[in-house]
Amino acid sequence: SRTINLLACDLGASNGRAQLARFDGNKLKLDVIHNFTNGGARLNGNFYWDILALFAEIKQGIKKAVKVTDGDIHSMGLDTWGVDYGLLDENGKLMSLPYHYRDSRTDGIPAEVFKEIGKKEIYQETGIQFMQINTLFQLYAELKERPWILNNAATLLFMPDLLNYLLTGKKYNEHTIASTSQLFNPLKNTWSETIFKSLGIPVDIMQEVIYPGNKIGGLLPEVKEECGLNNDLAVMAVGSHDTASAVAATPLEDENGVYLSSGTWSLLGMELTEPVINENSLTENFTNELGVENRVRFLKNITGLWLIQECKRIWQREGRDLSYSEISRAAAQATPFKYRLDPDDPVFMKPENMPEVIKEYCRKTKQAVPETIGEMARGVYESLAFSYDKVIKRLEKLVDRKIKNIHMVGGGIQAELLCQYTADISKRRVLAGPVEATATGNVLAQLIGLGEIKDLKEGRELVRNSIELKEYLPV
Ligand code: LFR
Repeated sequence: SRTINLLACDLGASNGRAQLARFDGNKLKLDVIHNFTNGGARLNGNFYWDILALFAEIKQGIKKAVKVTDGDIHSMGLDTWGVDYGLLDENGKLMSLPYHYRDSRTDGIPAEVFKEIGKKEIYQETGIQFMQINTLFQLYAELKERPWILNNAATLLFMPDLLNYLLTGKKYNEHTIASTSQLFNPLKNTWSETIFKSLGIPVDIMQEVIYPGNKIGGLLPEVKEECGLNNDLAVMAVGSHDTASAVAATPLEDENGVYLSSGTWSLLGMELTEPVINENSLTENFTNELGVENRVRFLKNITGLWLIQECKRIWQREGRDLSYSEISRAAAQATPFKYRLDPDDPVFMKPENMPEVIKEYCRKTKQAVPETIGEMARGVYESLAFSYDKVIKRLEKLVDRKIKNIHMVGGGIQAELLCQYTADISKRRVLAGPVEATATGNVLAQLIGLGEIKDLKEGRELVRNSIELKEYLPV
């Protein structure tokens, strides 16, 4: 049978990757063909996307894909984390460097915004959890700090939209990434006029919404030339919010399963068909982000492996260059249940030196202070598992269901310890896989768009056919 090739580009906080997917009608196989760093750029005290470098890396990924397939690629799709954006002027030119959400310009901004429009009203309009990183708060910060930019902007593109625009010249806002901005009303399925009006942000900078599975456009001639491509390559809208793609590829079995997408963040929640927007979901700060095939990702963000990634970066700088599996092994040898952190404490959001901040946190909370890499990593992994358990219990109440299975997906499941602790502490069955959930989900949306598979249900069957899930039972 015929094999078709597709390309998925996924920009995560620990790195960016281009993956080549091969679909033979029965199984899906992914290979990383290009890997690059995506640490952001510090300039004059601010923190930005290194957009020029990333665009070059994406083209490099396409070039490599062209080479290994002889130019036989059906389509490509692109995803990134949520909330960040770029602004274009009326000539379609980028007006400034896109900020990274870990920039501090949004410090203190939510309180300012709540003077203009109440928290409750924002939640009723959007169903989105409050995090100071949300586009809503970033835009307000931008308006206060550099009004001349927003006042002259013609177009807002979220980061995957912006990269798609640089590839194709077409301007759209993809549905899943639009919804996580906290500017979109999931009930009316359009931008929240109320929010734009209350904050004085022009709603006409928003673009036509495009849905996963639809074609955005072909590569611009100059891009084709640079990538050594003679034929056309369709750029497709996918779940361009990485979490939407990750959830799309999660082989959920029934209504009693939750997904836990484990990467820089841990995203824990359920897939629903309707948003849950009420007093309780507001109090618990659960989000209703939109997913592939119009599903609702009812979930909560928990700070995830960011804690380990940042420790690793500092340890490396200090000459202790351990791999993730070495860190995990060290943790396995440390004493259990000695340190406990709240991963979502704001002190962990963007510290200069994560290991120091963890120690300081333990001192402040009158615990023993972790000294070794193993002790610190163990403390983090156990604390994450405790957080997962807490969130699962809240979720059970909010949706009135019993949760039996936890589907862990994403790079974080390579930390087998974390999967096992999650099973142990939550006393639930953990099914781990796929590791490459985001890229897989990205490809599934393309396959649906191309008519190669029917829908998400078939896509998840394909995932089950293509990989082995690993089971962890509580001990
Ligand atoms: C995960 C993720 C989360 C989002 C956070 C910031 O990579 O996209 O879903 O809340 O990053 O955008």
